[in-house]
Amino acid sequence: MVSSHDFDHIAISDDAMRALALEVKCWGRELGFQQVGISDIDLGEHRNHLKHWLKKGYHGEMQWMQHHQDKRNHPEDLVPGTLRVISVRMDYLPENPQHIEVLKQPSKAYISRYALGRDYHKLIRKRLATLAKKLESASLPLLDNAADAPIQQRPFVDSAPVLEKAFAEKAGLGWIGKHTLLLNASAGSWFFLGEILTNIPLTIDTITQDNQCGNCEACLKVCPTDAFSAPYQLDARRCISYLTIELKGAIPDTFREPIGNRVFGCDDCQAICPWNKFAKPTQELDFSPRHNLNDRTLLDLFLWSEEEYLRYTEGSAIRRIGYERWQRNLAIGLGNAPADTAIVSGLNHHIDKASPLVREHIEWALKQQHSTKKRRRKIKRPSTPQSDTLIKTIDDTNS
Ligand code: B12
Ligand code: SF4
Ligand code: SF4
Repeated sequence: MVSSHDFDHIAISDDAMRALALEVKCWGRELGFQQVGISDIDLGEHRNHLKHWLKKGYHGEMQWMQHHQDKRNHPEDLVPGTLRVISVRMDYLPENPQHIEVLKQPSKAYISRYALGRDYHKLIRKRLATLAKKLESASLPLLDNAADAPIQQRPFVDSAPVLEKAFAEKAGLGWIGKHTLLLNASAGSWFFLGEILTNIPLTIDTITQDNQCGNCEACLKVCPTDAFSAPYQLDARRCISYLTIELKGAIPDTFREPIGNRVFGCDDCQAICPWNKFAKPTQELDFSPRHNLNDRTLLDLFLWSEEEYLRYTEGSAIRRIGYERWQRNLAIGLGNAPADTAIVSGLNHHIDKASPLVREHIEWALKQQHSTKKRRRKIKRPSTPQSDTLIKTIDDTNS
């Protein structure tokens, strides 16, 4: 017996919705997504968590997190008629990621592994648009009332007011870990999320992954800037990802040393997570490191002219911060690097043409270079004790 659903005017039989949901998953995998899941639109407790996070001011300067709260809480306000969220994940970790190796070398620049290759936004949105088209074409012949109830769907990646991790968790793609990222028992957390909001009432996934963080607190402890106010709660204002990518002005003094050589984002809370032993390298060639960005010295990148910066970061997520913030971040890295006359002369070389923001960071770096010299004569250890903790704990975890 085939029953019929008539959600917000779209009428398709239950059997057809089950079959379509299965097809969506096959198409998704063919399009290069590692997993596809489908949920309804009820965010439950997540709405309160978001409210609390905003009330605490953890979003800092990211005013856009405060805007469109209705839409973030109610996807049907973002795309009218939405009944389902189709969530996808795509692995991004390159083969041989060398995160620990680079963190261990304080004169090298550590760039978050997600940003070494081509910007993921366009790539994922395009694939999602193809998936949405396939779904639309397959649904139309099944609809009795296509003329009165048009199909409404839109793909999103990252930048829209959508609580992506919450929907992905509901759809069975993993659980939100204490580090606030989505992680998966067989794939770790080195993946991007994206979704399609649709008014086609596909059968939802009911099997979710249990939270398997247990007593572990490795991510909370390893964070170089102590950014977690509690498990599952991140004060973004302290997170290196926020400080190096989102923050437009000066990086507060207290965070400069702990930032170490991380010049674009940070991966420590993921690198330490035991579940990332199960992460698989990406199948996307577009995510392979470009211009050797996984193995460059801080000085080398700092000496790029603006023209070189624009050339080498074309099509990359790094382009989003602009040359000024790029130099600001690199100046901090250089301040934390071992004392080196080449670094001092590189910093001096740029100081006159630098903007007031960059100049202030260069001045800080020069001071650090001089004091590092003195400190290093007495004790031989990296300038960021936190990276020692990370390296040691990761070695222990992986042994
Ligand atoms: C704003 C933002 C940031 C901010 C703030 C991060 C944050 N935790 O909110 C900053 C700039 C710091 C950031 C950093 C990073 N980000 Co970001 N970011 C986002 C964005 C745009 C919104 C996240 C959001 O909604 N935050 C709102 C707050 C309220 O959510 P929350 O802190 O995650 O809290 C949730 C849970 O922890 C839980 N919760 C909260 N309190 C409590 C309390 C209890 C008791 C419980 C049980 C649960 C609970 O409910 C909340 C709502 O779901 C998403 C894209 C999107 N549209 O969703 C990408 C996204 C989360 N980022 C992503 C990535 C890759 C990163 C970085 C790894 C990048 C890097 N290498 O530098 C880091 C990781 C830092 C970290 N540990 O989270 C990916 C994550 C993929 C994944 N596997 O989960 C996303 C999904 C982008 C994408 N499309 O792929 N990011
Ligand atoms: S990304 Fe780095 S700074 Fe941000 S919470 Fe994770 S470990 Fe802390
Ligand atoms: S490091 Fe431990 S606590 Fe943090 S997300 Fe991974 S399993 Fe959970």
